[in-house]
Amino acid sequence: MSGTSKNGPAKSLTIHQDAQIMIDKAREEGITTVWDRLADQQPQCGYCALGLSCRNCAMGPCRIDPFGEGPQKGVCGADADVIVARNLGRTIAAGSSSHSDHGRDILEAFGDLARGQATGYRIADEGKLRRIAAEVGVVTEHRTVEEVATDLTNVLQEDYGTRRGSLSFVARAPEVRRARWDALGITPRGIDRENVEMLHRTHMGVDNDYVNTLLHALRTGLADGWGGSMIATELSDVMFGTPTPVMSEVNLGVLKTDQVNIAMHGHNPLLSDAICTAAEDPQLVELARSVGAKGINIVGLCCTGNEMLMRRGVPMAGNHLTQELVLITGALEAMVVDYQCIMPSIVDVAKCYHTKIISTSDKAKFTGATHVPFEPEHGAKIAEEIVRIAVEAYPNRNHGRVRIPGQPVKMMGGFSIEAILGALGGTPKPLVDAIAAGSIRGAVAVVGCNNPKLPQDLEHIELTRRLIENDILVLVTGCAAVANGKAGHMVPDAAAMAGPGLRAVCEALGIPPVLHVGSCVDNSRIMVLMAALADYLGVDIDQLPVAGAAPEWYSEKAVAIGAYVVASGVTTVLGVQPPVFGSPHVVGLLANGLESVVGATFVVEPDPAKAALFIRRHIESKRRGLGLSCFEPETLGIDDNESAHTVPVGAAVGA
Ligand code: XCC
Ligand code: SF4
Repeated sequence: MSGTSKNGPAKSLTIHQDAQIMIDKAREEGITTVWDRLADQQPQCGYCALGLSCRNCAMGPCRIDPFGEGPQKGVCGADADVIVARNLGRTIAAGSSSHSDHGRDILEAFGDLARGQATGYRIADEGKLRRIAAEVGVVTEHRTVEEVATDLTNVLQEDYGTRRGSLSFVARAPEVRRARWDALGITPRGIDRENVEMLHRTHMGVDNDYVNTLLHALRTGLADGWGGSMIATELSDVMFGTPTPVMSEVNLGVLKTDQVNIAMHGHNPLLSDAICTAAEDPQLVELARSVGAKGINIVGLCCTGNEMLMRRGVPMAGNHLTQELVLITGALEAMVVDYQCIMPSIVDVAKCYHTKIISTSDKAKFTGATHVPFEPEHGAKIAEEIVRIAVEAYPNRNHGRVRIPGQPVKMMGGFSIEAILGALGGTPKPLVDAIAAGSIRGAVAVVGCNNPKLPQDLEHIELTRRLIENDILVLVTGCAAVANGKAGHMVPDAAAMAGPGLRAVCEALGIPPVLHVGSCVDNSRIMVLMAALADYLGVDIDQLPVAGAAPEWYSEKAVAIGAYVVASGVTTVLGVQPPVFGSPHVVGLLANGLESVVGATFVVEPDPAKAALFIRRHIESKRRGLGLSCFEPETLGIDDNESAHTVPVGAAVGA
């Protein structure tokens, strides 16, 4: 069945009007979307939802009966604990591998650039190159950029292998944190190594102790956050520029009725940066005019979009659940994809229009799409070819079917840690002072995806709004950033939505209360900031008044992020249940046991009001631990909607 309203009205599926209009258009035109397919999948498998199914070998597949009546062991003898832990470990390895392989692609292109073998790229931030190189032990004085870049490439390549005791950037974590990782045996040694070891351990008959498996799962996550993702972020900054605050726009209204529209979707900035450059090429702009368009309009989706927005201010069409809807506008000449989070369904949806789907990574082909393999050596030329294909599709557009809904919303991006510290005058001191004074209670990273099981963006927006109202600074990445952008939370004027303390700080600095820190690999930036704050205060990360949240997560990458954020000492609230509830032991470890091990835990709370309340209590208890003025956590939440500044006088106690 396609195009029906078996899911209920569009406004129950997404909170945004642009998306609602497109869902209705899809239904009118008989086009199937993610929400229809989710309905078709009901009921989804209960064993899998609990993590209790295993198909790791051919004696299986096996499942454990959660009610204790049916089988309690797989054919090999694995119980619920082992099966749930193994499944979670593999999920984290898949997520970590995705980020890290993206990092490798950037690193290889960076190596090509260092050797003079990449076209269309340059070292955009030589200062950062020399800073990172010196940090990992490369000699930088009296040496050319190329020499330094080549040596840096070699050092970081080794981080992927098996020859290290610890990854290069792990040295950025506070010493106390590193000592804790060492004591637990979870210091990440090699990026690929930890991922491979996780696959090995979860083969039948290897690691049959769920605690041991989960500890390695944390190490696998750490290899992502302080390894692959961090390499992706840092080298992208060196090659494409370290982001600085920039204004842009967001939602489907960024498409133009009279221009060639190209949407860049996926995660890797190598290609999208080259496309942005090609779209300004006078010959291609002239070609667009010759086919009747007024110009070439590049827009972003998901994290490729975040990369372009952070560095170039390129407008953002939407987040994960917008990827089909942008096609349904009928106004897109091409959707150019690299990898990750790209639904195979876009090829089917695009067939209903004139839109070309252009895949570019040999790792990520889509049957029915046009494949233009991207190689950094010929980056500029390939980008031109892709833009040309899009321009040539413009005459096929059926203008009668085009519907571009709504007006774009302004949003600010570009808050790299360098930019945040820059805005603070070069040190964390003003932020620490504001936190110590209590005008800012703490900081929360709201990150992650959309998931069609929840109304699109509702949880992101509700949670963030409650946090900023209570003087908690919010840092956002990935699809959470786009959600907040659409909601108008990411302009300096949004300071008016914040509590009085946060509002005053934002107004003094001219920044929004919700800061766009970048794509999902850029969650590594948040780790760098946490380390800087902890070092400045002389404490460990788990003592900071901070938390993480992934309200609408769906992807394996999000689980890897959660693993390294928690292993780094930041308690993280998930809005969607992970498939672990088939093992009370695993749940107990993740929700409680980890507290004494890494000083942070996972919390599952789908209700954004309750999640906000939990986070506020958590932050106040961390403030108390640091001897800062705090509201007694127990006094919060008598009314879920209350804001800190409305807490009765007397609830606040001095240090
Ligand atoms: Fe993907 Fe990064 Fe999730 Fe969005 S937030 S759906 S992972 S694009 Ni990373
Ligand atoms: Fe079944 Fe064990 Fe094989 Fe998993 S590894 S499929 S539980 S026999």
